[in-house]
Amino acid sequence: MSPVTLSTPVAEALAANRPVVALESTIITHGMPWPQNLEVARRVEATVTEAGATPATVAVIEGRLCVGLDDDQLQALAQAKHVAKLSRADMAVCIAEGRTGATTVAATMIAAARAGIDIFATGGIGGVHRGAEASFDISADLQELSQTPVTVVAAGAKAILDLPKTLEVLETLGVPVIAYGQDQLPAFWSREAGLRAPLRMDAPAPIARAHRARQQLGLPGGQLVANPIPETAEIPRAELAPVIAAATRDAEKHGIQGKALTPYLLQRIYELTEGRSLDANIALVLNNARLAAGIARALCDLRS
Ligand code: PSU
Ligand code: MN
Repeated sequence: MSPVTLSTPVAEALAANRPVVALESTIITHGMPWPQNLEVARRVEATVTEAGATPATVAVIEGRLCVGLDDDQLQALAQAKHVAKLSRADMAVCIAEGRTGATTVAATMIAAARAGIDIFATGGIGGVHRGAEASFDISADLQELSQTPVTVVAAGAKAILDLPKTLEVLETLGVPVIAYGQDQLPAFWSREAGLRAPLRMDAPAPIARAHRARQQLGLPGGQLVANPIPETAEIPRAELAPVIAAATRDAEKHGIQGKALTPYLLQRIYELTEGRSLDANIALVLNNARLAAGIARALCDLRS
């Protein structure tokens, strides 16, 4: 029996070649505080629907890899405590033990690919952490982008990471990093990272064609579409830099590392910006959901 369970709306949409957008769940359990996390999860789904696609939030629930959650499941996940944060390494163990876990970008890509979903929207991907030359902390999200054929729409990599190193690793792994509508790489809460993106595209249709061209060439990985946060919601880089530095120092002081590091830094930045980082995070996720739905529609048009 396949461990992947499609919800009825997702199964119907896929069977009819209608557009579907995968959504991750770690952002719900580890990326945002209750109750905003539930509100955002619902708004992201509504945004995908309004933009003409079917949302498929992914999570492991009592040992089943669920692609598409109903509102009860979304609520339960948003309120659950001590939910596992699942990546490629630990998803199968969570399934085997019948437990519940939230999927990161890497794990959501795997689920999407198995379900036949090509497009996935999130906030920010994991990347190379600052100090990785000592800690070796490089997110499994980067490897996943090089081997699983899903186009991921994110607002760039989080500014808590080492962005130049993240770009270098993505280049080595052969992952196309496509800035949407601008030359600069966006940096999550800020529109510009101070780095030029390797590639730029300005509309959903060519992104869908590039996705298909990779498949036709037999290239295994996906694409990263880096969509800048809307201007009205951004926190400029200069303003955020000291906050990130302070949060990083706090993490070091308390010995936070591994899986706990990203959630800790997000929470600390939320406190230090008095909630502004969360408002920005919400705006960029909704913006990514909208673009992902457009790319999913364009991909369906190519197939019909
Ligand atoms: N973006 C957010 N909040 C998050 C994450 C991304 O705004 O919580 C999650 C994603 O699930 C991403 C993960 O895959 O953080 C990366 O974690 P790590 O650095 O441990 O690989
Ligand atoms: Mn890590």
